[in-house]
Amino acid sequence: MAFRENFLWGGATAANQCEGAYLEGGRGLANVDVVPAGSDRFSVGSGMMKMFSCNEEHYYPSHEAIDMYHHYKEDIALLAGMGFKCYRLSIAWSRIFPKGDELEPNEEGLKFYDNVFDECLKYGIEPLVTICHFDVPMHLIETIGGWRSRQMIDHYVRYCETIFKRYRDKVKYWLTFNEINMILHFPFMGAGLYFEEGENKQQVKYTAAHHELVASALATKIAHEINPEFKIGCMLAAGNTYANTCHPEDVWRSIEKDRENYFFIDVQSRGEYPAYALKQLEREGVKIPFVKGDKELLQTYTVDFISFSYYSSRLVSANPDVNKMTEGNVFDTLKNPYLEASEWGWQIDPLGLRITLNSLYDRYQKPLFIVENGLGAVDIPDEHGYVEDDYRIDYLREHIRAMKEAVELDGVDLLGYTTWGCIDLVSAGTGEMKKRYGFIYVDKDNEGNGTLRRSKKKSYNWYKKVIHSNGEDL
Ligand code: BGP
Repeated sequence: MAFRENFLWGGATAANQCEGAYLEGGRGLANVDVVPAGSDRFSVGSGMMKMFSCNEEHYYPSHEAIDMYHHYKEDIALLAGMGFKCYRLSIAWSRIFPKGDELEPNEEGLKFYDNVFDECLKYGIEPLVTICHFDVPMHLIETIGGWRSRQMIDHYVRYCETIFKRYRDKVKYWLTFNEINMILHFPFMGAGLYFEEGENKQQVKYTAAHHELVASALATKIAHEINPEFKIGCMLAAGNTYANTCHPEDVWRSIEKDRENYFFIDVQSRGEYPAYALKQLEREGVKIPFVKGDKELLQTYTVDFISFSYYSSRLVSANPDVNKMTEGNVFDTLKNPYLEASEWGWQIDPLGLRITLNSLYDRYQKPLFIVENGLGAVDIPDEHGYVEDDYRIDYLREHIRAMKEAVELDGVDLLGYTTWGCIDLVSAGTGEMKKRYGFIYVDKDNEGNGTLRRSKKKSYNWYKKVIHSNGEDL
């Protein structure tokens, strides 16, 4: 058998993409609530267009999403029906600290997640909790500019301490920041950053990154003090970068591109700023705002495991004339002629997952956890809400095969696999419902119409069988 006996099979969601009820239960407004669906999404999400409140002209499907806030019992029961061993979910920071700078948490928010975790544990499902999945309380963005301010570290640590203590006996696996490298690509969504005219964006991004890295180390410290059994992970939007040709310049470009992302995990896992990043940032005139004690913190409190999302590999060229970009990717990539792509242009590359697993394991030699993988597609349900999603089954089957090879043939230490959007939810990239990943269909469309009825797709029973056979029956 390729996978360990207690392999953590399951699925993943994020609070802001599924809970809805965005102002209920005392929850405060967060950055993710003001990023609209539609044509302005990219400008707002990347911090180029300032949006401090919800603008009437725009539509925000995430405000209601699939209303998991009120449906969590039904939803967790459905996940349990597939035999889930693990459910990755995030806590909405602004449910716990609505403004972010209060000294006392919001009990109603804490109680909500007590209920959610109890529901998971009832079915023997291990919760894997993302502490911050793209959300920052809006008040902290308005008053201190989000993660560009060092004060964010205190607010984040207070939030961590609160949830670590409260869920001490319910949650063991934690991720400090979802896709921490997203700060470079989608900085408002990633870290509550917006930019002033003419400022050095790299400086702002790496200042914020430094604050998050220190915050992550501090979270790891207090987590282990509160419960030595806790396992703390970092989380990377991963996917190896290929060179367009074997021209050494292209190969070098691909190495540089990968390092841009590895940088974060190099700090979180190896405990120090890598030499290549220090040199690069120095050349760009970026100053890392180290204060006394930061280096020791980063060095001492490294993560226990490495988690990552994988959807696709990337392709680069050093030649500026090569310009066959794909549409619809947050990460720039050329079109790879050997790969097919999803309806959103995400190139499908199962072997790329084996390559990524190997690269990460070779580099860090810590246990790995695939916490996102899946195919976003337009699903057409019949009148019972049933979807024949063979395309999704094919995608997942091939990726699970690749991960099996990485474990069985390459000896990669893998803790688990949680597919993205196990129940349909709002897409982070588009802000819409149309792009679906789930085994469970939710009747809700892009315009907000629908009964919210949940129904099983064809992939539901397929995944159940995969879990039941511990990945043998694909
Ligand atoms: C990752 C995010 C998720 C998720 C996923 C799929 O970047 O961590 O939140 O949404 O990508 O992306 P999309 O929803 O754009 O298809």
